[in-house]
Amino acid sequence: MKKLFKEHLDSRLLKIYTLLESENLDRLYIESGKSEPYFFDDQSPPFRENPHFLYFCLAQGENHILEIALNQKPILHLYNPKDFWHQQEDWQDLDWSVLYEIQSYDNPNLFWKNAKTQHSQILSPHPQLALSAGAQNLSSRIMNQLNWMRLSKSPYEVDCIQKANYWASLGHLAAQNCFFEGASEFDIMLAYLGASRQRESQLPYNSIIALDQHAAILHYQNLTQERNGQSFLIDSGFRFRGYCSDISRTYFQESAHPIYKDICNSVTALEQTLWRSLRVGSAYSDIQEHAFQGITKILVDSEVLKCSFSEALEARIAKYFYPHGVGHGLGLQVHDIGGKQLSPDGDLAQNDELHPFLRTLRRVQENDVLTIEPGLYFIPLLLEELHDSPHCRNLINWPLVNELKSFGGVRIEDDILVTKEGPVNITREYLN
Ligand SMILES: [Mn+2]
Repeated sequence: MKKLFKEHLDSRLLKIYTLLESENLDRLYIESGKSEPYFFDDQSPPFRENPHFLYFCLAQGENHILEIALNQKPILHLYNPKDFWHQQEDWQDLDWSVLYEIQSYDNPNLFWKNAKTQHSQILSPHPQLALSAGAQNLSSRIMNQLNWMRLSKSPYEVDCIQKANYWASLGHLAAQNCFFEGASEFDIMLAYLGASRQRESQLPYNSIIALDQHAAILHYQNLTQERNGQSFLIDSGFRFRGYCSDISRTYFQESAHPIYKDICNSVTALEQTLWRSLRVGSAYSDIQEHAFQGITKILVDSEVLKCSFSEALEARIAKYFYPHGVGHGLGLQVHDIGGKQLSPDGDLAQNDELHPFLRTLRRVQENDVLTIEPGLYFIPLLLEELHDSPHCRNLINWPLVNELKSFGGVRIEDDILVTKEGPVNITREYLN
């Protein structure tokens, strides 16, 4: 791990030095950031470091500053306030600290007063102090280059995402067992956190733990105490050194509706076909269209639709049952940066007219980590729209839709590394 991180850091620093030289800059400062308290309160939401800081540095916490300058070892200015309310880290013990010159400080005002800011740029969520001290705000050119750098994952980053998948898989297995024992959403959530050894504030995103019709709410955020669900959709991850996993599974009791069970199995099979088709150079919008057509076929085969495949595709009717993207980049952010960026210089892709909500519009590159997540849902709001559409209304088997509504929906999601040799399913190394 230490060796992998060193290689990651060294290769990324080389790129930064080239960038600094090309912009006639001496140094780049990257701050970890700080949390803002709630309105009229002295309590703050859980802190999350600036992802660009975590890209170069493993120190956790607020107000740390990484200084990357030409011709010198990077300096890590660790914020070490005189504070007896919180535990302070003993940085000397950390095995990665040899990669930097470590200096500790306790006063940001004083730090910036004495900092070398000539020919310097700052990348920070709160750059005001640095700007008043004479640093320049990060140029969009460097920002675009940094975002581009983050798309293709180093072996260190892949290792972190693998570990994030391993820990999440322990939670998923516990959650699955709880569901089959009839547990409530609330108890499934606690079992997930316990088995994956994390507190809720460490999750990469709010876990979706949805029984029955709640599975139709794409970002369902509540946890009820009701037990004995017939269907269970879980979308939940883990962060390892800042790197996220993002995994969804759907389970059903044997007593569930046979057609719902068929739909679940078919979406699982579709997901397997989709991730296996990923190649360096694939266009994300093509994968989206494959997913869309796959969902259309499932709707026709299960007789939710009363028309032929070609009629259903012509009417684009699957958008009422599958209203989200087939996936996104994954890394230090669960919806990783740069999905619409076409080049290191920052040219942006036009929105896809057929799939306007698609988050990733570029082509797949070597060492991209992406999610693949087809879904099929019975969403009351969209079913109403469908019912109001004179063209589509008659194509729907409404009695069947009404029977299936109480099972909510299905989503299956894995995290995929794309190599020159083909796709590698990171999630399924740990979870079926
Ligand atoms: Mn996802």
